[in-house]
Amino acid sequence: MIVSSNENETDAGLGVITLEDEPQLKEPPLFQVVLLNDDFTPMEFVVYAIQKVFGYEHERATQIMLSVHTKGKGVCGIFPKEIAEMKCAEMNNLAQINEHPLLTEIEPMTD
Ligand code: TYC
Repeated sequence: MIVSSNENETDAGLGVITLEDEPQLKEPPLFQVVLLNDDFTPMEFVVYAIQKVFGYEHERATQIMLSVHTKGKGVCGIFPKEIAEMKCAEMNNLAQINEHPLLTEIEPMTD
């Protein structure tokens, strides 16, 4: 018995097992977690939430918050879909239980 990865290969009728081609491992599609500005959520809360959910240092979280505050929206991170959805839900839940209108959404990357 011959085990072959080549469909054309034969062992003269003794039986050939042809293996499927190696599955090509594709990169998962990526999604941006986008933070939206609003007029009411305190800046310090936004910084706290960004640090807690995304693990940034205080200084980096402050830069992201200020960029969202001035530009209207900003990217907090880029992840595979399930992780992006989880981070987005964590941000929105944290805002909701603290009674702030802070909103985060996800957007597919359009490379
Ligand atoms: N604009 C808010 C304020 O002036 C601060 C803020 C920043 C709110 C970023 C949301 O995603 C946000 N208090």
